[in-house]
Amino acid sequence: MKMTFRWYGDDDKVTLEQIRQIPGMVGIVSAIYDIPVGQAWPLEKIMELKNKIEAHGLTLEVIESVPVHEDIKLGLPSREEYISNYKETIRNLGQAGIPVVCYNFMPVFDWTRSQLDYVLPDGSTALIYDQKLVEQMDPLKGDLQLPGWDSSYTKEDMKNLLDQYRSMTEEDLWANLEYFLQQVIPVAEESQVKMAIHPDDPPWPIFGLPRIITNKENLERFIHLVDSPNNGLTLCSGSLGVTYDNDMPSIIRYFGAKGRVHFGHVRNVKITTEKSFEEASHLSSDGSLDIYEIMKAYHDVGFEGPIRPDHGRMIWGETGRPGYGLYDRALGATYLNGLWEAIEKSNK
Ligand code: DNO
Repeated sequence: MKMTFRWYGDDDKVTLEQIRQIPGMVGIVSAIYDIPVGQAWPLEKIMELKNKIEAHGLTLEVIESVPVHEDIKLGLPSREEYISNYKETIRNLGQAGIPVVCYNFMPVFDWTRSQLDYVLPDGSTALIYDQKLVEQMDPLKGDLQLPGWDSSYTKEDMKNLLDQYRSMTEEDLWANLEYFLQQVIPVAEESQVKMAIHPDDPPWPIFGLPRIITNKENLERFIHLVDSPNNGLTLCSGSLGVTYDNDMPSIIRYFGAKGRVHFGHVRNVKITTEKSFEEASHLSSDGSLDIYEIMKAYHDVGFEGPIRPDHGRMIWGETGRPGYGLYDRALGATYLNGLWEAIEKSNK
């Protein structure tokens, strides 16, 4: 596997110089952030990003994400234009030699939490999700704005968007995903880009919106929508793993053996009550997931792709983008590398 780190570009407080100094770090996961969702990414901008990263002794391993325009998820006639732009982006990424693209198909909201600075007993802060609180939230009130969400909507846009989704069923969303993949995957094949869908976080419907990339059965359905090695998965332990119904090591082994896992997000979560959880440090003993078994599963299927530590807590007084500070993620990377070394040596 290749150890990678997410970097939010020049606006990120965490610098490429710092990332380079994390032991065992080889690659960067990044994106172009100043192009509106739905427009094509020009090759020059992609090359600029890639060259900057390479000038720091790292490689650009994954684009996370090329966002999918809502009109595609809604299946509106205007999706044609957005899908055509998406294909152009994939072609340009292929030309730049970017191997993996991560994206998601969650309606309107990306990852969702109820609090971003919950104080843990050791004084660090973490992101948490409390189902009861989320049920009481009204996304239209605008009192909720999370770092992963598109902030370009006005309240009016948001209301229209949510209204458009009202009548949409899970099957409608599956059909729109299939339509998108049927057009994009052949281009990914030609361009030698591996598409890696990110699971829904959390993996159940929120705010009355359907969510479908949620469990093993649905991942299986997903990979057969277009049966191509380029139609693969980002397996995120902190997304799928917030319910005991999803056995992460077995999911990694199953889809890894089929060659459909193109990217791994590895982090721990502590399940507190049903449908509620706290993000924990990466260490197995701090959360509900066995991170050793997860890394062993990646190892045993011969995984050679990128892995990244995922959300970290805020520790040592660090402030910054929730989930994406330097220190705890660097500790996470070091722990994952340590597990990997031990697994490798014990297999010799
Ligand atoms: C959260 C991330 C997600 C992920 C997207 C992929 O921290 O894992 O925001 O990048 O869902 O499209």
